[in-house]
Amino acid sequence: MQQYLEIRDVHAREILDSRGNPTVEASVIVLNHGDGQLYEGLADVPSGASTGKFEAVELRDGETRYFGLGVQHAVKNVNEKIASVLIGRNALEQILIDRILMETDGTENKGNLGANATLSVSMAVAKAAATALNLSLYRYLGGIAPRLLPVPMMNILNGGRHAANTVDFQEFMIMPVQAETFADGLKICAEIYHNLKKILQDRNLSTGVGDEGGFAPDLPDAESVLTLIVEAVEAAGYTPGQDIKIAMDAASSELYNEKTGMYHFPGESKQKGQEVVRNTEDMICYYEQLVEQFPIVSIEDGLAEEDWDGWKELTARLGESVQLVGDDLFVTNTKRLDAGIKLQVANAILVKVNQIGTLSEAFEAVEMAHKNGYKAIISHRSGETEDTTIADIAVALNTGQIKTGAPCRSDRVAKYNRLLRIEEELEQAAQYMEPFKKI
Ligand code: 2PG
Ligand code: MG
Repeated sequence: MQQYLEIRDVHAREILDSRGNPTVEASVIVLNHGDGQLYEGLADVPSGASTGKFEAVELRDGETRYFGLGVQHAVKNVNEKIASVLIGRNALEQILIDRILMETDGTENKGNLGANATLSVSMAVAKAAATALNLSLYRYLGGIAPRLLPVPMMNILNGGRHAANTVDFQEFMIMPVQAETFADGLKICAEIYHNLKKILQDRNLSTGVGDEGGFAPDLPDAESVLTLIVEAVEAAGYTPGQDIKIAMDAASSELYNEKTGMYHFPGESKQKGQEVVRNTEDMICYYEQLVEQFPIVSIEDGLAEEDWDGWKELTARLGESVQLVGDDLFVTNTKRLDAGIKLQVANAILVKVNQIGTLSEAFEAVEMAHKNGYKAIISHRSGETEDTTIADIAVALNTGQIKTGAPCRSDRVAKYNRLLRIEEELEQAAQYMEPFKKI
């Protein structure tokens, strides 16, 4: 018989994220009718900087406080509208609860309540249920399936919208694919991170960090970033291409200019003293060249979110050998993913819970990806909190990859530390493996 975890209270508050901007935290209290005790689930919503055009709506107040970024309306939506439809419901019925959230909102993009309002409650309900059942969150979410610890895509050099430097691509990440365990992989990445810091220092380059904790020096182009990363890998005693593979997030929707139909590289232009622009074909050729020169196995948002034809070509040319990840392209939305699958565009999806606004919709996106031979990568946002739900999701769904920043700043490290604890808890059942053996 189904247990009854009665939702007794739903309460939200405005808190701060890692950039000092407001975000929503929700607390859901359930009464476990089995033991008569109350349990709380607390969840914080992250926030992006390079957001996709098709993401669910992040409701901001637009008033003078916090430069318009306040979330008091979203908080009010939780405390009034959402609380009134969820109180009395069984927290175990996550799908039903998420459906109620969607129906109460009534729009395609959570534009009424705000995806920040709905997601805070969706996650807090799951956390309350897990706590009431005395289960780890990944165990509650994944049942008997969880076993795979994700390989980090660790962003050690930040650019684009995440830093004020001249690096135009947003993220340069290392993946410790040959490690024995997650803990070992994390150690390898941290060692490389510290080696990179030393190399930057020795060359009088800045060791200040960007929003995701990666270094953010001024460098002329992607090649120079990748060269430094390869050096850092070697300096740490590892073999690039073998122990460590490289992933990039070009976040190219940010570079794309609708008027010119071209990708503009402001940092590279500044460093080289001449305007650098690339069209779709140039971009694809550029990636082909970078993949040839460096051990790159994954490229995210290589082309802009509406450039479906370009994506088709990119996938045809590189899809056999490189993981091509749709972030702004798919926005964790099964409709967009389905369109992409039909067009044979990309071969992986980046999954960010706040892009869609409920847990179960994000899970559906992972399921659709896996059923169609696409990889799914669970991801943080550049604006984060101490909430570690994404670590549990990655293990619960055995996605095998996670993107959650540098080994720097507690908002990033909290997720890695959570994964360390999960690996310990899984004991012999824990697995860690190269996610793309074929590639
Ligand atoms: C991305 C994310 C996370 P943001 O583009 O993949 O790294 O950045 O949260 O700013 O969209
Ligand atoms: Mg991205």
